[in-house]
Formats: sequence, structure tokens, C-alpha cells
Amino acid sequence: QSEAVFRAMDTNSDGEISLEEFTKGLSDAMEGEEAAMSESPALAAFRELDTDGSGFIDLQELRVALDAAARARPSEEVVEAIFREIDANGDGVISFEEFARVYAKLEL
Ligand SMILES: [Ca+2]
Ligand SMILES: [Ca+2]
Repeated sequence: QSEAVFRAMDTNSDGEISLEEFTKGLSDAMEGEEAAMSESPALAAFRELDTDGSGFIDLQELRVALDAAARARPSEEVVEAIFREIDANGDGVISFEEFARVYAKLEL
């Protein structure tokens, strides 16, 4: 993996990383990190809810999250109603796009 990083930084492919190439590579990496940070409140929350890392939040994952967030355990009806509300296209899973739309409203 470090070899891939090396090759990515060695932009003129002469087998050596010049100081210029190194600092350029480093600042590119930092910029990527910053971009990830700025988009991340919704993404971080989504990842937290997507406990199995499937890229989607299913009903079970939402139930666990609501159980943890609510003082009183929400009823199954309430969980399903909230799920349907967020699952805009009704495919039975919450995508990040669907989640982000709701999250943006919460953040107001
Ligand atoms: Ca999941
Ligand atoms: Ca959906």
C-alpha cells in the first residue's frame, strides 16, 4: 500500500519523490480529508446508524437507533411510521440520500 502512495505522489514517475511532489501529495491528501469532514455530519450519523455497514439503514437498524435515542421505547407502529417517512422511494431500506434529506431538516 505504501508503494501505491509513493507512486501516486511520484507524479513525474522518475522513481523519486521530490520535496515538491511530497508536499503536493500531502496537501492533496489534507484537502480530501477536509472535504470529507465538511460533508460529514449527515454521513457520520448515517454510518453510525448503518451498524452492519451495508450502505443502507434497514428497519432493524432504525429501531435500534430510536430505542437508544428515545427515553421511552417507541412502539413498533411509531418506528415503522418513521421508517416509511424517511424511505421516500419505498424500497424498504433507507439510502444515504433519503437519510440526508431528513437530516437536513433536523439540522434547521
Ligand atoms: Ca445496514
Ligand atoms: Ca429507500
